[in-house]
Amino acid sequence: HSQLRQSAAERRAETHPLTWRLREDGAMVGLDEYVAKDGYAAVREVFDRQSPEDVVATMKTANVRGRGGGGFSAGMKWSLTMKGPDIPRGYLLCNADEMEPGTFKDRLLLEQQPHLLIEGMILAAYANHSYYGYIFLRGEYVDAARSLARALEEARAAGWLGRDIAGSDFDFDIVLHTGAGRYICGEETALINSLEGQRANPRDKPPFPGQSGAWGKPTVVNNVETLCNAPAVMRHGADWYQDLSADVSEDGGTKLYGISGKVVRSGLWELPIGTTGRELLERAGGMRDGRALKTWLPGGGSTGFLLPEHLDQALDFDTIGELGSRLGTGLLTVVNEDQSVLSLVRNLEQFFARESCGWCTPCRDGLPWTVKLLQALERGEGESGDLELLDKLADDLGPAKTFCAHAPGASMPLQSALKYFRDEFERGVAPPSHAAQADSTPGFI
Ligand code: L3W
Repeated sequence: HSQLRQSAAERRAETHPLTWRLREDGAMVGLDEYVAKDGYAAVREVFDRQSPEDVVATMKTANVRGRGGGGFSAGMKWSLTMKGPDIPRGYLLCNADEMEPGTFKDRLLLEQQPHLLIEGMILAAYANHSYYGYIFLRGEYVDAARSLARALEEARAAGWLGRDIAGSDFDFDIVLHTGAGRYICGEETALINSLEGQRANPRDKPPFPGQSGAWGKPTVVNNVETLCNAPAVMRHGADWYQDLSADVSEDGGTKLYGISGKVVRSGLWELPIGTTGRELLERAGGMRDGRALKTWLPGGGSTGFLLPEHLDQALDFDTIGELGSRLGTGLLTVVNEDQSVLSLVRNLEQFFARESCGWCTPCRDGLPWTVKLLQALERGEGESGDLELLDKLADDLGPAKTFCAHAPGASMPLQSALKYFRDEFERGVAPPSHAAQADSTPGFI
């Protein structure tokens, strides 16, 4: 996954705002190189000509939807902090705790394009009247930490961070904070608790972080890729950004799409949002060893399985939502005809059970219970009624039944697997033994 794969013709600023500055060798783009290719030009232009309100309005019109998986309008989120007299108004948090199974898009941006993120954060901070920003980085991302630390130093030395940035009177600096490797820290309110030094349990919402977040202040939490879109939107305008994907989606701009699993070669590409799964599969060289495609996850472990017949659907938030799944992070996991979906789901649920913070009962107890049932079915030792119990558990783990989005995410692969591959689960139920038959004999005590 170490390279963003693009053809030379595609590597153009006009169409690839996130990746056109990347180097052939995959190394970090340093400050000089970044500035030579118009880096930090958006900050200068915005400071010269636009108010924070203008920046928010442009972000809204461009329809940049949250690239961490939620798909919430970034402009709308930024507008939440516009109210109130205090300046500085609150904090800007970059969620760089990328740990979604099958997802590796933010890592490549962080390792290779840290200045793009810093520029995006300056714009977001300006729009939200924040003087301090934090990058909450997954602890295992040591190469990304190295790139970010170097870029932050370079940006500070060149006056892009600190007091009176580019003579604008605007002060802003960024702190790099590395996490300790828990998936739940990627949930925005758990992230805030963790940053504050508390146990990483999610908080109740509302209030949303934009109303009351870090240290009780209005806080904007955006994913790495979302923030990296801001410089191009501000530089070229909302219409230009929307046009990048106008023929395929209502959502604006480009998306980092990726693929892994049983394909010839895994990869990551920047493409118009709304590109199809079939195009990604073709870019990946098709299925490995000529085996047939059985199913695929569109955007990480907390999305629902889709079928080969869904390959021509636009990979955008609404289209994939209407299919009963979610776009999630937009990195596909491809499963072939030889693989067991039951085992795959067991593996995912084991991950989600381990990563549950344990705060609410359906998640803390429901996920290990699900794993136990799936393991029994895998061994062919399932009992009659287990599938109905799994249906019930999947429902109890679903939306609005738990404290945060962790369990609903975990229920998506389970629910969709039970729908599309029920026969695999049924085959795991053991035939009734003599003892069990005796048990059900009327009059047996
Ligand atoms: C103000 C409202 N703000 C919603 C904000 C909210 C959040 C964003 C999205 O989980 C999913 C999850 C993972 N006023 C608002 C509002 N917001 N209504 O919008 O909110 P939401 O609830 O849709 O999602 P979420 O809680 O942020 C996101 C799934 O993404 N996921 C996980 C990805 C993990 C990574 C990673 O490792 N880096 O990306 C992938 O699909 O399961 O279901 O900011 O405050 N009325």
